[in-house]
Amino acid sequence: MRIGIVLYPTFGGSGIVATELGKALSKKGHEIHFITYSEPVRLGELRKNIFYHEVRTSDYPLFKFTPYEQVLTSKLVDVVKFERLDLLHVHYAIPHASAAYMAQQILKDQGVEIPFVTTLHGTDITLVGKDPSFEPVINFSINKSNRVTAVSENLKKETFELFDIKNKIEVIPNFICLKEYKLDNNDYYKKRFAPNDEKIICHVSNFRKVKRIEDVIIAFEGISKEMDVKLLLVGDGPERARLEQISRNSKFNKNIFFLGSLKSTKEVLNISDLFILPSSKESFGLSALEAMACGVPVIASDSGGIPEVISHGVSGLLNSVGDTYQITKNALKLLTNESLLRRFKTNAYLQAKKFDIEVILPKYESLYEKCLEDYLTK
Ligand code: GMT
Repeated sequence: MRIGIVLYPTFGGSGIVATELGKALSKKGHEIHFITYSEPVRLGELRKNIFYHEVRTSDYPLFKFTPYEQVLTSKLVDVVKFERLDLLHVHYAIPHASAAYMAQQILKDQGVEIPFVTTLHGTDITLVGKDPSFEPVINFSINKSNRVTAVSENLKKETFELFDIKNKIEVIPNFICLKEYKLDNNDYYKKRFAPNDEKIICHVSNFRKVKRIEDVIIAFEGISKEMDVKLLLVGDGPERARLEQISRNSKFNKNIFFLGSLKSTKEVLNISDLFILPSSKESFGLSALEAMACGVPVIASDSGGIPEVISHGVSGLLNSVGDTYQITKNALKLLTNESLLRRFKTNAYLQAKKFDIEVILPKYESLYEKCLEDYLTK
């Protein structure tokens, strides 16, 4: 199949899922065309059946805001026609689903038929999408999509609650390519942060408010009062400067490391003992799944789709949003009991196996086949 994948090329979970999906599909022989405004961060080396089409916007003095959606739509029309694509798969509804619908209509007018699949990732529904300035367009374009998927049962439920959806929504969870997550504890790298074999806690995100990273720091201070421990914060975003300020004022500042955005987080996860994800909302929590793929148990909020990913008391421990006392207690429970920690680490890896690409990829392939068949026979 020749598939066009529209995505955000950044470190966000939706872009990572879309890129890894395209790479995995290309390995199965599909021809993949990524369409976005810059090279996707996880793209890596280009293979013979992977193509990248850059959406280039240009400034015109009249435009206060560059009309990205129109430029994307025109690019879609162009790529679908000239690369003879069979199907478009857009990740993150805003503005990708409405651009895909518009492109579909333009192409129809020119005698070219193409269905599109929309995957809802979370904030496109729960934060941005429900805002009245987006709501009618999102609602319309979800209903006009030829197939819709959501990354968790919880996100599906919320989408039906927040919008007037007539379409079916299929749940296809986030995934990881497990065989790329070798479980090897790099001692040399570990010593850089924990020279005396201290336990390492880690958090990875795009440093937005919804991630509540301050809770990680508060819990870390509580844990540090009981034991020597290090904190690795990976990522960057609007909250970073404020969090750095909070850390600098902390008594435990020398044990907190801000590592910035990393293309690959495996090296950090492989030396970590615990991952903390205290988000107020998370449709799935891809970063938690990536941690578990490295055998790292997760302490996370009991919110959104997180309980579908982390099995409480088995591969991690869940707490109410903002309950830093419980996060501290849960972390100490695992970090101070070697055999319990070892059990949770093994379970975390076993839990991640359920979300391996080998399990998830066939779901997308069969969705594409059905979508294409329905669209062309209707
Ligand atoms: O987490 C973010 O803020 C980024 C966002 C995105 O769209 O890039 O992530 C969302 O999509 C991921 C992939 O499906 C999910 O794993 C994340 O849970 C989801 N984030 C939220 O719901 C806050």
